[in-house]
Amino acid sequence: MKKALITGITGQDGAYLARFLLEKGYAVYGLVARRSSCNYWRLDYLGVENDVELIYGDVTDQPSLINALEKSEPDEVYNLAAQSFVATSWEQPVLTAKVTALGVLNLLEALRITKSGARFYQASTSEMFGLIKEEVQCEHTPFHPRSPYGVAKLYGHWISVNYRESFGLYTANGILFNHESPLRGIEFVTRKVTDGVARIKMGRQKELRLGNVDAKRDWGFAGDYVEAMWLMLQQDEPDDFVIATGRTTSVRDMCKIAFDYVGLNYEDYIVIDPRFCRPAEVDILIGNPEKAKEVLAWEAKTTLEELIKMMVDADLDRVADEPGR
Ligand code: NAP
Ligand code: F7E
Repeated sequence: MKKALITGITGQDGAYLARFLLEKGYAVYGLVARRSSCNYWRLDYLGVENDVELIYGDVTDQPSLINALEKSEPDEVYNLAAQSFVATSWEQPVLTAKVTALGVLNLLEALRITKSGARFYQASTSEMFGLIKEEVQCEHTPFHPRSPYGVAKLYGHWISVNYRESFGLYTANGILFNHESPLRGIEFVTRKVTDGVARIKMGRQKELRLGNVDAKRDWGFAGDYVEAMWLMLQQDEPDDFVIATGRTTSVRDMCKIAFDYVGLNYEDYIVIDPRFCRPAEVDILIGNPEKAKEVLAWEAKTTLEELIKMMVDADLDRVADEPGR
């Protein structure tokens, strides 16, 4: 039986990846940072909380990573742990660098120290393209990150490439464009919108305050994207891949899709609030997933309309279940 260690298993992608690997017959271990309250709700939502083995550890604490590798003896390591919210990366830039940049180095060094031999997946991101240099971004498009998060991820990306080239480690970088789901954190714009739509529809909220609604993103479904992570580690040679849908949509048009779905006009509810604008913005992203299609035989399956419908339905259920009705 193959064994996988996932850092960031309590996050959106970690939960979907855990379920995916369990379905493939893997023994799944998850690194969890100790928090004062339990945050296993995503694993619980997907019904896998009792099927994964959790090991306490933190990507900023290298001995804990060595311990996790020794305990799990993985064939594959998926490094999904990060301070992943772009807006917070301006408020906590040093923490973001320690977790999102140096955390990658800590894990790569732990792999070297333990002579693990495991294949390594690094969660790279379209945020590295930032101020885009090509209209459609692919693996060769130059990077120009626009946030401390993007800069930290760029370090993680290149240190992963460097350990491949320097030490022959099997490291693959997935340059994933935005991907969402009912398990998305509430602070990210799609989930903020679908939660807001559910609350407005059910009379619990009157308006939805947003920042730059002209920003455009290439949004896919997280459940589709975790398969690409796994496929990358099944290749003979390690490589880097863009994972995207190839379609871009503005935040405004995404709002329209969500409000239309419940029969409301988004223009009646959206309020622009400069508090949600960023010091530097990534105006537009569109990925070219051609290489992933050719080499991995991977393609996004879920349209934005299907994704938003799935998320609004989940939020309508959640709001209906809240106490105080
Ligand atoms: P997420 O929901 O924010 O999950 C992040 C995970 O990292 C959580 O499990 C979190 O644990 C954990 N974590 C944070 N700090 C840690 C630390 N110091 N040590 C160990 N674990 C720590 O993010 P996601 O959306 O699933 O994304 C997964 C990865 O892909 C991230 O690296 C993200 O930057 C990257 N990425 C995401 C997207 C996207 O659109 N979703 C696109 C490209 C790349 P707690 O739950 O305890 O906080
Ligand atoms: O913002 C705009 C905002 O926070 C998307 C992370 O997973 O994907 C994610 O980063 C866009 C931005 O995601 C609000 O300015 C407008 O232009 O949902 P987001 P993100 O910043 O693209 C990348 C690929 C990652 O790697 C990251 O980890 O929406 N926007 N109004 C807003 N955004 C938020 N959050 N809240 C608003 O009110």
